[in-house]
Amino acid sequence: MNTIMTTLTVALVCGSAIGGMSWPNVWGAMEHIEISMGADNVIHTHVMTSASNRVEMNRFVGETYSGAAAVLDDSYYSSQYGWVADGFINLDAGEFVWVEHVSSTAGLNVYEGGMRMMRSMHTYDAILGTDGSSDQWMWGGTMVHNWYSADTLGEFDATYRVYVGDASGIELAGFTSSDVTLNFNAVPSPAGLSLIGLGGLVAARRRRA
Ligand SMILES: [Cu+2]
Repeated sequence: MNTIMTTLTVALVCGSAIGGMSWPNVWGAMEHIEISMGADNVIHTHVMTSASNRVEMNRFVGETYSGAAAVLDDSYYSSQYGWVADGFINLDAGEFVWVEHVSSTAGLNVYEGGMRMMRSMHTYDAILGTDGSSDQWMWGGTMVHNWYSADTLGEFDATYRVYVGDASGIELAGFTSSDVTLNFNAVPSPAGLSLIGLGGLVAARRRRA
């Protein structure tokens, strides 16, 4: 019973083929980019990662993904970073939190996600300057894990400015924005790595124990 439960849990979290559809893998702890705003209308951003503590992007050779998620086929990718609110952000009607692409390493792409487990609902639209998209992206206030990807190994960074704007992204006076940098490292995956396979390993180990 324990073994079956373990296998099902891992497959649900990491499995790429469910109901004939195939979705990108989700692994690793969530790395939240916490956004807060004090009574002084100053935005603060906080993230635990750094240039020496990077989020890893992995490639799953041979996997292809359904629908719009195919933008991640054959790339190194990760959805570990997620935008979240740290406390209550007090905005009036017509005021929205925007993320603006300031700079990023050439070759780093970002596609719109959402809650990590809701990956079948994500748009996978190119955002934040990727593929000629707008440099501004509206954050709706809920947890959003966008998908980052690159076609080559190596380190990538992206710096964003978080500000308060109107519905079209025009910055509003009276607020102070905050910059935040995300750090990535596209690393070689262990040969034959498949997270479905890892689920099997976990089950096999439990069976032997
Ligand atoms: Cu999250």
